[in-house]
Amino acid sequence: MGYRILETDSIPAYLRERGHWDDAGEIRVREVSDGNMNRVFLAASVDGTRSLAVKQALPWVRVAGPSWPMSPERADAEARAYEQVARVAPDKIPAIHGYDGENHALVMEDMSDLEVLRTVLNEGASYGPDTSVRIGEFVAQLAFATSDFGMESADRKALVAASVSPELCKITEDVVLSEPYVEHEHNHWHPDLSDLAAELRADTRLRTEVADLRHLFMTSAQALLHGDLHTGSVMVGEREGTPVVRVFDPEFSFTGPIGFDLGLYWANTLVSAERARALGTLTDHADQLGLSWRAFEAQFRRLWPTRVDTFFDDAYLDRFLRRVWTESLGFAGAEIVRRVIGFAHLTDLTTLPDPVPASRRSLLLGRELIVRRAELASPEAVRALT
Ligand code: SR1
Ligand code: MG
Repeated sequence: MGYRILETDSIPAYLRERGHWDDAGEIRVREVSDGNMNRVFLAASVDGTRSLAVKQALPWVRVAGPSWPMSPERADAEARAYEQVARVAPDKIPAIHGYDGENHALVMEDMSDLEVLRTVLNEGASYGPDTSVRIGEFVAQLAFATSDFGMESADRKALVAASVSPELCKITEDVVLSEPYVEHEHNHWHPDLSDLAAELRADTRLRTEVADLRHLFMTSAQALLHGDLHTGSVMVGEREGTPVVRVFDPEFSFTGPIGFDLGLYWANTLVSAERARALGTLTDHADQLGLSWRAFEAQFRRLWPTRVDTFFDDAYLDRFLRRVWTESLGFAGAEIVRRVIGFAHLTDLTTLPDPVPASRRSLLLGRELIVRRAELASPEAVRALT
């Protein structure tokens, strides 16, 4: 039949056709698209006992429309990432019921009983003790399993080749790792940040450091990444009295530098801290970088004895983790900068009564993380910057 764009009305027939729904009762469907890129529908039986989510990639960026074409094959990368995570951390992603490569559509668990982490933070909640620990473990589990420590060399080469995702990587290379430092139509900012935006653009040392991070992003195929691990890609809540953390939306997945996943998460936690500080609601926000790093490091070290190539010795592990730490800080800084003066700003800041002070603090912190990443030796050293 070929690729067709699914609509609310066509979802019931689609689910039946694909074998996801076998009873003949009414299926109620609502569109809950939220992210920048795709459409998401929730389908439920009238009595609410059955429900599924359908996510479809459109041939363009959803929020921009057909003026920004984008291959729907990005959904293939998402399906591939979920497949890899399901092997090593199935408890940290939604259950996937099937992927339809022809229509670039995923049928998955309905997570509407959970909430997007960014949303609950913006509403004033704290992180709690589990969320960032689970995120750190998630990054370590996926990274280790898909690195040369977790896979035989030839299998890894095949994974790297299969995971090449030029269009989505180019978005990141542009919107995160270059545009904010040059004049670009995607860039915009609050008028009271103009002086700082100009200062960052004129800062040649900063630009060289971002060039270094950009090149790392383009060339360092350490492991399969989520690729867009911000607080809008994490659902949190409770099921049967147990805290639940689910990472979703890995359509930007590719084999890249592990620090990119940690860095994106850190950037978003640091900005959430600036929001909370501005509102006088700061609780555990600034602890999240340290919590996720320590959980990442502990999980990676736990997995190390299972490595497939023991030429990599324990001393090398220390060196490797140190590099991941430093690179994560740099990527965190770049993500903060773009979220304030580049493309796709954060509601954490834009919904503040006065976004300027927190945005200025975020931008300055972003610059520090980029240019001083090599000398910031610990989560405590980062906290001292805030
Ligand atoms: C056109 S996409 C803009 C941003 O949305 C995604 O969530 C990524 O962060 C990307 O940079
Ligand atoms: Mg997304």
